[in-house]
Amino acid sequence: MSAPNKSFDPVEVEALKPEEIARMRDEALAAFAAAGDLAALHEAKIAHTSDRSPLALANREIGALPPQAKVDVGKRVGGARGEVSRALKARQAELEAERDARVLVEEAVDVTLPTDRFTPGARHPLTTLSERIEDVFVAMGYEVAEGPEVEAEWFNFDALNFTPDHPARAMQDTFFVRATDGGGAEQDAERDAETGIVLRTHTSPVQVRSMLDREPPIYVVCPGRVYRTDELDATHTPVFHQVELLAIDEGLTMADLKGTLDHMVGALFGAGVRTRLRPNYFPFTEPSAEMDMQCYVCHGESVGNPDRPCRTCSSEGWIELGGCGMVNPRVLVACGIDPQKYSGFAFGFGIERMLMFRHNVEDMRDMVEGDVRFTRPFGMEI
Ligand code: FA5
Repeated sequence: MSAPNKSFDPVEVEALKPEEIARMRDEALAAFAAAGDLAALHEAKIAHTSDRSPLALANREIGALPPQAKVDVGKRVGGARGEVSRALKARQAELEAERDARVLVEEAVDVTLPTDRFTPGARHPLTTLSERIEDVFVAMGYEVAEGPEVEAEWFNFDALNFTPDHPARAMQDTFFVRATDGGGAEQDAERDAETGIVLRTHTSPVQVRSMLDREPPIYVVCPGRVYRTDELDATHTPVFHQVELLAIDEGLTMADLKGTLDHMVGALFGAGVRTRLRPNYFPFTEPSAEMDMQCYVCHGESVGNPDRPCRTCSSEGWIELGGCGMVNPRVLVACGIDPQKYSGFAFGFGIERMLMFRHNVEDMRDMVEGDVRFTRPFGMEI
């Protein structure tokens, strides 16, 4: 910096000439205007406003001027530096606004775009099959009825004509929640106290509840979860699903039962699939039958035909579907229905077994393990 000098004339100092100061200012303003981004502006800021910039150096020369010249030149240099500083601030704000707008566009997330990253949940194939079966009967005028899974032994066995020594009542078949003679003071219902509590072993107790709750004619379809002390293996599970059918009306016969079964099988497996009844025994139906349907894949053509084996029916031509029969008059009486006036038929079958032969599932354990690789091929019905 020059030393103070009373005779110093600013006109003689090149850096303090008015046109020189205006040039420095204009160069700074032009550099700011030309900066296309914040990095370029930073460079221009260092060049035109730092301690080594032309205007800062000119400012230093002011101290050596005589007092009057100091005021004039100081105003001029100060004014130029003020303009430069305001222009820098304005350009900085402009470039920051541009950057923010660009970032908003570049980094925007379109939440409406389709994505396959999260697959939606879907109903289990057992649920959809059960509902499809219910639909067939609802379309015929049946009502869906449900009952408790923790059931009084009276509903599960006694009312259905199971004698006290029937093998199905044994501990090795039935999960007892409270055994018959294990009651105590806290037993809440008289009937429960007499009979004990079980996890229902079939959906047939819903027949009894439906008959006690309604006046004939009664047409109900009863889906639900049931429990047996079976080991989990390829064809058994201790917790499985059944669908039960009950019709009570005047003049119902086995022909009505057969016609209803034929309709159900046609609706689920295709028109023309036949059914057959084989004699069987259930305490709550008389007569009772085991119901088979013709194999819907080979239509019986694989029987005795090694060239055309069928894995759906194991080349037997028929698939066992479930138990059925005319409701035993003893059951009607237990439920307060006059067997002289009314008759009825019932039918019950397992959903897991039906899913197995309907979709060629070889192992029932796949249905309970919750692996989406099993359920995904059934589609994403929700
Ligand atoms: C019954 O449970 C009778 N209540 C059916 C019935 C209803 C007959 C109305 C007459 C009138 P059953 O014990 O056979 O019948 O069982 C019916 C079906 O449940 C079987 O055909 C089978 O498909 C299925 N099932 C039985 N045990 C298991 C098990 N451990 N795992 C999976 N499915 C089973």
